[in-house]
Amino acid sequence: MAGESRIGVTGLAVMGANLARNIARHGIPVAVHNRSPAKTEELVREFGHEGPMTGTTTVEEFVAALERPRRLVMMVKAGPPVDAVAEELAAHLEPGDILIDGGNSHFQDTRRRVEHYRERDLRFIGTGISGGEEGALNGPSIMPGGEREAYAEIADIFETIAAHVDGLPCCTYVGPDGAGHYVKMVHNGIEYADIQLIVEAYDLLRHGVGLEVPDIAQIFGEWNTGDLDSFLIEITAKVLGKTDAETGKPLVDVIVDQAEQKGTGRWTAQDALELGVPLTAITEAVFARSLSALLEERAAAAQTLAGPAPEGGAREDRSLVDDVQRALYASKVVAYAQGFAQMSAASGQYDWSLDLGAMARIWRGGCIIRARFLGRITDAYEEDPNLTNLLMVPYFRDAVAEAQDAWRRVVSHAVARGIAVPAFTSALAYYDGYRRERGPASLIQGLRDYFGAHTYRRVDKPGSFHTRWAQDGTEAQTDA
Ligand code: NBP
Repeated sequence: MAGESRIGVTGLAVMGANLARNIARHGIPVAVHNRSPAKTEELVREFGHEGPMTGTTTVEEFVAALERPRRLVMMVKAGPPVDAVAEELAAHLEPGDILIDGGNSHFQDTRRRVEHYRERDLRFIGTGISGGEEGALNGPSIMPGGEREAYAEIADIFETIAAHVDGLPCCTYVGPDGAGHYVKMVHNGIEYADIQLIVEAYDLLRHGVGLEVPDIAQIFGEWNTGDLDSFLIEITAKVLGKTDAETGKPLVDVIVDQAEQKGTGRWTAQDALELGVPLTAITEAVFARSLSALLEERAAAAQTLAGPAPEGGAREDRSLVDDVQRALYASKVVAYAQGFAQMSAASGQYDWSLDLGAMARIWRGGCIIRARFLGRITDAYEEDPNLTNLLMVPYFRDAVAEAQDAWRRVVSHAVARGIAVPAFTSALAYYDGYRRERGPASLIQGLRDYFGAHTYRRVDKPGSFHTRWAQDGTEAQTDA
């Protein structure tokens, strides 16, 4: 027998509980369930008054509480728990019911699950949900992938509970099978790059310019009123502006400088390697976190390895502040250009037909990388859906052209002063490599042909060629 709740949420940790509250607050009847029932009881006791919420204890009760086709959102830890929960639910479902994985699953797992449940006449939606607990409660950015017909059954609920910007929901159908989780993965990768660029700008302002933390907080606040206007710049001003009550120091000075990561940035970089997409900014951001994690090794190296010490350098050389702002913006444009190029390559590889302008649109609200800047990306793809690289769009092209002198000064200054800025530097190297019609890779091909007879192509005639390096040094065409 079917119940009356329009949707169910199982997995009531931070994300699931807040998502269920968001649904109920919109007047949409929601059934809630968790492996350990205490979480369900607590949620219903504390927040059940906010809207129509039905607590259930067993999987049977949970499934029975839902109208048909049943819509079941799983908000459990990514990996084996998703398979365990999906299998447990599937045993009680009927053809046409819809399993929805709202966690940060790997897109290849989602592709496998979509196929597996299709064979069992069930529908599987893998959806990215961004914005952390605050987003889940007040309106996240939602990136659903799977069968379009299945999405149609949940669209009204998802588009109601999502964040809205300019009257539009930050939720749209992304594409088949793993497309939603892929786009969420790249979103997280871009978040890594954005954060790394901000951190490098902070380091430069502090040790390259010589400013104190409260002054830097104020500068980020000012930057947030211009082109850099974004959630991450806004909260950087807040974090830097926070004083530790115990010591009276800036809080950032008493936090251990060892960054953690859960894996979505690494997955993005790994898939870029698989696809052969140059994704330098995100990848450097992942490596920078890995380097930061080597706390003890760094402490030993600081006593041993030669080089300028960033601390105690220039004092109050404010001429660099505007340069750092420009370098940050130019590097950010590159990071996004790379992330969107990766999604474009994945769209072709996996046959997803991603609408990249729509992806930028649904990231304008509810998620961690929400920013004014994203509107420009949507405009660019609306104007040219086949755009190959955002750097070629007049707005971004001109912004980077205007910033590039400052960008080069900042990178030179950082290198001379021993301040590591891997994302700024690699973004600039990508820019210079991308705008170079003829680079040095011909030598790579020559070397490969020398040691491995891998052949090369010539600029002046078609075909593959091999030089008999060790014999008589003559050239032979190999595909004639
Ligand atoms: P967690 O990722 O910490 O997962 C905890 C939930 O998973 C609990 O409800 C737990 O039940 C349940 N669970 C586990 Br673990 N193993 C289970 C199993 N074998 N069977 C049934 N239930 C199981 O929760 P979260 O931080 O709310 O995140 C949920 C998803 O959303 C994750 O994929 C996460 O990556 C993603 N996400 C999180 C954030 C964030 O800011 N936290 C943001 C965006 C996306 P129990 O209570 O009985 O132990």
